[in-house]
Amino acid sequence: MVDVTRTAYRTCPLCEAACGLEIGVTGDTVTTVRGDRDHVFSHGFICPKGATFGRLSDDPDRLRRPMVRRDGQHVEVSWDEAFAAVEAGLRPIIEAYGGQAVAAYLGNPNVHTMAGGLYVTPLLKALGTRNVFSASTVDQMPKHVSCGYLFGSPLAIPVPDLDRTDFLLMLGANPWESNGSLATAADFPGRLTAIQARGGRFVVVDPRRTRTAEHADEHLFIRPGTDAFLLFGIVHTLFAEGLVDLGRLTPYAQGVDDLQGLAAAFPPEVVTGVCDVPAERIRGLARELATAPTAAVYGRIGTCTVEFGTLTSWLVDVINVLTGNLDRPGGVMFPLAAHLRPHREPGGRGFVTGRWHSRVRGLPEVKGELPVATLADEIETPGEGQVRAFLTVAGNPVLSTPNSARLDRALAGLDFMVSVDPYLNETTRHADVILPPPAATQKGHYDFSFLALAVRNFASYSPPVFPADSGGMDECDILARLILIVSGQGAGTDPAVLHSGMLAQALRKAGLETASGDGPAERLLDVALRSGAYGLSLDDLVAAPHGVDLGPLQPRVPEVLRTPSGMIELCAPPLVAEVERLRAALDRPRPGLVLIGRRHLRSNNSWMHNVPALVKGRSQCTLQIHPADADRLTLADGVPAAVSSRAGSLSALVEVTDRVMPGVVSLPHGWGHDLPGVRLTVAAENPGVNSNLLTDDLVIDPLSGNAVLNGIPVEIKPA
Ligand SMILES: Nc1nc2c(c(=O)[nH]1)N[C@H]1C(S)=C(S)[C@@H](COP(=O)(O)OP(=O)(O)OC[C@H]3O[C@@H](n4cnc5c(=O)[nH]c(N)nc54)[C@H](O)[C@@H]3O)O[C@H]1N2
Ligand SMILES: Nc1nc2c(c(=O)[nH]1)N[C@H]1C(S)=C(S)[C@@H](COP(=O)(O)OP(=O)(O)OC[C@H]3O[C@@H](n4cnc5c(=O)[nH]c(N)nc54)[C@H](O)[C@@H]3O)O[C@H]1N2
Ligand code: SF4
Ligand SMILES: [Mo]
Repeated sequence: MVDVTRTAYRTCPLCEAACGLEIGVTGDTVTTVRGDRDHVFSHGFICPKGATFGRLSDDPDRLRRPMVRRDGQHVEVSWDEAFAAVEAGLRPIIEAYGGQAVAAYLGNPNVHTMAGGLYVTPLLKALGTRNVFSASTVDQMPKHVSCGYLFGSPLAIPVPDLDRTDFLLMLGANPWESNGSLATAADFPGRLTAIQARGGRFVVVDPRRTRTAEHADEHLFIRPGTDAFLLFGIVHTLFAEGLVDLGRLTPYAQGVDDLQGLAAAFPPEVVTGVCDVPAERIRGLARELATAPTAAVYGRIGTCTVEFGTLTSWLVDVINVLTGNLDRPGGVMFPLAAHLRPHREPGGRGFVTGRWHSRVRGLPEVKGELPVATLADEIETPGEGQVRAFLTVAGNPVLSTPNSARLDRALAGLDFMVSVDPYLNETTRHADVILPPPAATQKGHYDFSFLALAVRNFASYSPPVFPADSGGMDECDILARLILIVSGQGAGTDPAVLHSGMLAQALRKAGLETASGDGPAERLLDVALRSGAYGLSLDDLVAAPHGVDLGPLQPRVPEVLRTPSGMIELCAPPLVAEVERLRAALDRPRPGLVLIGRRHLRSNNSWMHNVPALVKGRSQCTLQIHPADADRLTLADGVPAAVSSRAGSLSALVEVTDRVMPGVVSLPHGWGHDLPGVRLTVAAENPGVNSNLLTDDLVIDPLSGNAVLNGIPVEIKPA
């Protein structure tokens, strides 16, 4: 028996499910991690990643002190030396070329930390650069854009009401492994099983027979990148069979007739030739969605990281609107997080993109960002406005972004690079200075992003489990000191100056006098909660370690709508223009073999392969190929195959399986830990290969700038 001397409760920050953890602590180590059975949202659910939560803190490779690169080697230095090095590296570049010469890349964990939620925006503002890149353009940007056009705000993202729906159509998502995304639902698998238990159904559309597909009532294979055709076939059928009924939404939606005109080109008999879903099933899905008491269409990575990602994301919600399922219980609904407030009236400025363009490829700005697929162009291409310095916060673009070998080379040519990151990994090995934040056990937690995407409204704050390492620095302080440096206030300025300035501004805006909380992030959270929808406070959440339940989702149309018309605008002109391109693609020749990605339950993008319990056993990083393709190419299980694409090539171990459809191969992302200079002892023993050596930086979804990571044409031979 382990002697558990103390129990702490903490939200797991390792994926979007936001599970409550019950953490047993002995001295300064985590000895047990269980699902918190009393948690109002997760009710005791935990996955293998959450169970290793404490091991991240203990990892000997986790950086505890800042590092600077001297003669090609990273060495530990004091914080003062590190910030002095940042100032000496960045300020001359900013003074000579302006903030524009500094690019920033923000990685995924920024949405899992309070510092990321509160201090990154001020940092970008202080830098004043338009060269802002993030993991959003290898992920969900198409959904922001489609919701921006439909509802007027890129953050108005409706989520499937999993706990009340009767019928769920799920495309390009595998929550049995990923635990869900853009739909925060702890125990997503349990919530899906519950649909079946109450007599409902769920259908999965995926080029792989995933674990989620195996549990579904029906699985339909689809050719990668063709969901927009399938969905248009459904829209066509809804109109053709008189199944369109917007219900309560009728007075709030415009563009239904235009939509009917657009759908005319996509009858099921035509689109089936592209997507391979039988025409009769396309019609069947339309009928089920229209006649089920309630129904929801939900799409994720497989619908976003494709050539027509924005159209696909749009059509998902178009169908939800046309079947009367948007904004009603059991359909898809808009959450309301405790730190946000509902609007008084519908209507707003609406959503636009292209307020500026990237220098080299002329790609439009979206949501204040440029596509990460063009980051290497901006670094490598000489001329006025060239990127000379680079800042990463919680990102590993050398493994996560398309044509990453090219980006890896580009980073080696920078004048200066600084990374806020706890690891010396494939990306940060290029940094002149690495500033490590404390481990998650040493930070307070509130999910600014995911509570606004939860399938049931709830709120939860967790205080740090442990104090910071002696000699460690709070992540808000790190970012505050960077803000002070780039804005020219000096590396020696006390970050408290910035924190109190930000708090004073927040208090003023909220009409409040004081805020409670031990840290700068906590005080800002307190202000947001007290002016938020439910009038909660930080103290209320501290007093409720298992979270505060705020009830099932409530209808929010029309108040949530920020379009200029104050209506749901179904046919925004940029989408209509893009439909022309989709129509032209009906006549394209079918590609040969195409590559898709894959997620595994025990993996987390690129950065948890150093946790022994998660990587032990058989390698997860295999190239899955259908037996018919393997035969034709004379490939056998366990042998290496040479895979090449327009962008690059690699060698991967073959796994012959009929889980993938013929013509499709699958390789997970986030591997390839064998680059020189990396300090990931466990990961390096089983490095795998980096699938983004194959993905192409030249192919993007034009409306969102999102990278195309699925449906990559590849050639394969025995290695
Ligand atoms: N081919 C292919 N590529 C993909 C995908 C795919 O499906 N296929 N998926 C894409 C998706 S959805 C995403 S989100 C991206 C992810 O892309 P990235 O965000 O670039 O990569 P991550 O692997 O999440 O790396 C996170 C980094 O943050 C660091 N980190 C961890 N915790 C903290 C913290 O608390 N603070 C700070 N400052 N740093 C921290 C880690 O050490 C690591 O360096 O990958 C994308 N790439
Ligand atoms: N265990 C684990 N959990 C994670 C992560 C992780 O790396 N590991 N990453 C987290 C992050 S950052 C994110 S964004 C989420 C992502 O969450 P999900 O979107 O659920 O992630 P995936 O498991 O990649 O599921 C995408 C599915 O799309 C399928 N697919 C590929 N191309 C197509 C296509 O063209 N059409 C259709 N219909 N399907 C297609 C793939 O076969 C795959 O099954 O997961 C999060 N959770
Ligand atoms: S499902 Fe996600 S939030 Fe829940 S324990 Fe696993 S990693 Fe953590
Ligand atoms: Mo992601």
